[in-house]
Amino acid sequence: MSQLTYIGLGSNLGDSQQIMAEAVRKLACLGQVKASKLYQSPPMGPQDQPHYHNAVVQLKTDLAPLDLLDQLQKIEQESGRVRLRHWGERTLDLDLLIYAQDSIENERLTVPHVGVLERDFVLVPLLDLDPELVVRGQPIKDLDVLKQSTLTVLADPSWINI
Ligand code: PH2
Ligand code: MG
Ligand code: MG
Repeated sequence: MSQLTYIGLGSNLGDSQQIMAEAVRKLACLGQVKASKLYQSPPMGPQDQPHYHNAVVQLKTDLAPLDLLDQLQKIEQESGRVRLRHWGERTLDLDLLIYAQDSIENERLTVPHVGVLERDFVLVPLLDLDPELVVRGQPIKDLDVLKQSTLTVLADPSWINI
């Protein structure tokens, strides 16, 4: 049966929009996709790294969570993923943020993703896709972090069609 999932995308090395759009084309092979706007976001973590491009994709898929994770990691690797340090610059990061209503805790995967409720670069694009989204019992539109969002919009959801 098809499940509603949300995937976070981030990139701050290379041609980020191109790399992320290519990733969305590959995600579209796993099920029906819908993209948020494309944002620019100052780095969380080490400050001596470029700003990020961030977005979220809603994916309706039949894949089980760990099978989906395998596919996300494959797409990261195919992008020529470079990851230099923890919370540091990277070519492509694909995070499984939400998988249906599931809470998952195992050595490969925590869902909902740790930090979903604290990071504006995840929350703002999630709200593009579902303004009424509830995560861990919290309607995310009410969260305080959204009041001081540091994101800027780079492109509307058609950014995936470049
Ligand atoms: N990802 C990180 C570390 N820091 N900062 C922003 N703004 N956006 C990200 O996606 C991001 C980050 C490691 O995954
Ligand atoms: Mg991440
Ligand atoms: Mg990651």
